[in-house]
Amino acid sequence: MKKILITGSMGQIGTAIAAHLRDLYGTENVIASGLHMRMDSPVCTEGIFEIVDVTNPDQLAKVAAKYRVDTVIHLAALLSARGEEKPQLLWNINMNGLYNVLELARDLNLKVFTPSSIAAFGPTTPPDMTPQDTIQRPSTIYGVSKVAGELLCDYYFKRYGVDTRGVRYPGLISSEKVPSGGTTDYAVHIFYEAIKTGHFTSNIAAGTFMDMMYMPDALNAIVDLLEADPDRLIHRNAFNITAMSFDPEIIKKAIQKHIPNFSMDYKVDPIKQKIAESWPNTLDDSAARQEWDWSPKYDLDAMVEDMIAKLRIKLQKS
Ligand code: VAH
Repeated sequence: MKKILITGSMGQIGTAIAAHLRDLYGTENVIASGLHMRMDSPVCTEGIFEIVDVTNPDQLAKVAAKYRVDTVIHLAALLSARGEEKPQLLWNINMNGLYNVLELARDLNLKVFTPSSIAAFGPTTPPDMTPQDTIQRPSTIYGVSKVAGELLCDYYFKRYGVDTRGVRYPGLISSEKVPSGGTTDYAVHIFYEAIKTGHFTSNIAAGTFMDMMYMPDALNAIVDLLEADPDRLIHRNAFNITAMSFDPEIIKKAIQKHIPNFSMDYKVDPIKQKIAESWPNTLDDSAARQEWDWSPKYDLDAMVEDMIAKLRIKLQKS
């Protein structure tokens, strides 16, 4: 893996993975890309950045040829809640964007990582310790695009030999970029409000458990899976991975260990709540552990401690 193109670099994962890969592989070997350039973002100012609309195959091909790319980390996508507002836009970006990346990979023999999500499961999926191979009847357009994406990546591997790989991410928690349009966004916003105001209003109800992961583990998963021995990979494009599972009450109590006066109340968003209730409570990630040695480093308490330390610096609050 020498020349890596990242799509969707201005998003929550994209922002973090650009810096991580530049450290790992060298700034000159990482091409970040997105719809817009922002001169206040290190993604654009601390390395190579190109304007790429993934729904435009010519733009993708031009950048891939310009830098002789050999790997694409394809992250450009709309998330679950935004997708319910704009299903047609989500389908165009999430599916035509992925199709264009896979066609480019077929032409140029590129390796492709693109994430699926716990959103690929639905209300009829077994919710506790959700198996690697099980029922996938998601009730969101985002989830439909994730199942279709998993199957499309499998097809391009089996039909054309494209080296496609992916994981089903849980909710991701990070200090670099505030996510938007996601159902799990509350688990990031709670930290900002705990530090800035000492109070948070959760839009997800108490008792709603979702799998979550701290961003450093999410980034290691991308690199470890891309570097994994292909002969060990059975599931390839849709590995369940997780690090923790909690509801708003559990994360509130974990934050109160560091900010004792932190308080929380609820104003449940019915659309996000319905989405959250359709997703698993906990995942079985044994296939990832067996096939490429997946092993998260951060549990809930370690993540909370690191997030608060980083955000206190970022927000200049003690
Ligand atoms: C979302 N953060 O909330 C994304 C993710 C598992 C959730 O796919 O839509």
